[in-house]
Amino acid sequence: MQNLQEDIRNDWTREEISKIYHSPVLDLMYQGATMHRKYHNGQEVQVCTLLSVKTGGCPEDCAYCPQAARYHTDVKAHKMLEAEEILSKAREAKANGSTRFCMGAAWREVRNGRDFDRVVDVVKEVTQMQMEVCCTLGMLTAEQAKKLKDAGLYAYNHNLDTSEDYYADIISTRDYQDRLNTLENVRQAGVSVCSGGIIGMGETDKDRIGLLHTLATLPEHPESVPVNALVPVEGTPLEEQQRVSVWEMVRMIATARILMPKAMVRLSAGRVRMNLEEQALCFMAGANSIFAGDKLLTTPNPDYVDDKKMFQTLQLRPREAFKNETKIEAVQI
Ligand code: SAM
Ligand code: DTB
Ligand code: SF4
Repeated sequence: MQNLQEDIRNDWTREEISKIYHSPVLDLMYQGATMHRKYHNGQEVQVCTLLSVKTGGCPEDCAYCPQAARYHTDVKAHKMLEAEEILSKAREAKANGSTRFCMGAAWREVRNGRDFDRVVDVVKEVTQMQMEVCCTLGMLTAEQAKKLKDAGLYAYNHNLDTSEDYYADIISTRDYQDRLNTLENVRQAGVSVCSGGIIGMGETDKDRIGLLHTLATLPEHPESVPVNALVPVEGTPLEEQQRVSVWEMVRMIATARILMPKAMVRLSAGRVRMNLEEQALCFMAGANSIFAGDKLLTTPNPDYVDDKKMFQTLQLRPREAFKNETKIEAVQI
């Protein structure tokens, strides 16, 4: 077996990543599966739940997003949910086996004030429920990150979404460096970093490799890397995009797993259009987390019953909360 330290690198070159990404797909999947089993238990998948606590009306122009105010989608904007509504959803998520609860807001950035104070209060309460609490609220200052950390926030999601080169084709209202600055603020506050991207937005393989390169060469790898397949939503500029093939998801997931072995790699948006066999290939390639519940933020997701059946068929089990994500387990297979 390789020296474990050699697997964890922050000096990957684009050429090395390209070589891995373009390997024959079954070999790539095998490598991903092998790395997965070296750092994680191959039978465990973390179950997370998302809740949109503030939906729609967002001033940004992210071309994929149904919550951008400027596009005409079926999403109904609503103001921030009451704390009690959020807490009851968190309890329901826990009862359904989720160990991570992620609250999303359609904000460009966090503004100090009543709504943010409510998020902070809710973070405190959900942390008490022994769930990993995650937020995705847009850009964050160092002070706001610290405030969330003090409230018990476990992780913060902020996706780079695509390569730096392709970014401007997808979003014009902020730039890549803004995203990187927020990730740095999150890291400095001692909050676990969740950052990944979306495939199927018209990007090239080079863009996918560029995204993985940026993530894998951060001073510390994100602890969590969501891989989303675009959910094309009517009314958004990307409404006509073709569905990505499962092999593209497998390539992204396996490459992420090989580059960032300790990370939780999350098979995120897009599962609703994947059958059980396709999802199984993604788990084999190295994915070890899903979002459960019949809604992501605003779009459909498989329901708990279907996922329960999938876990039974694939003999997977939900991973416990707060499992030290960097600890190397003696894995029994
Ligand atoms: N407004 C905050 C932000 O942009 O960081 C937080 C919420 S935003 C909806 C969270 C992430 O959801 C985005 O970064 C993007 O990766 C993902 N997302 C949004 N719409 C999507 C879609 N139609 N398909 C796949 N992923 C999507
Ligand atoms: C992530 O990478 N994917 C999740 C979570 N992080 C916040 C969000 C997916 C959203 C899909 C579109 C929607 O439901 O609105
Ligand atoms: Fe707003 Fe986030 Fe959607 Fe972009 S992805 S439009 S920032 S909610």
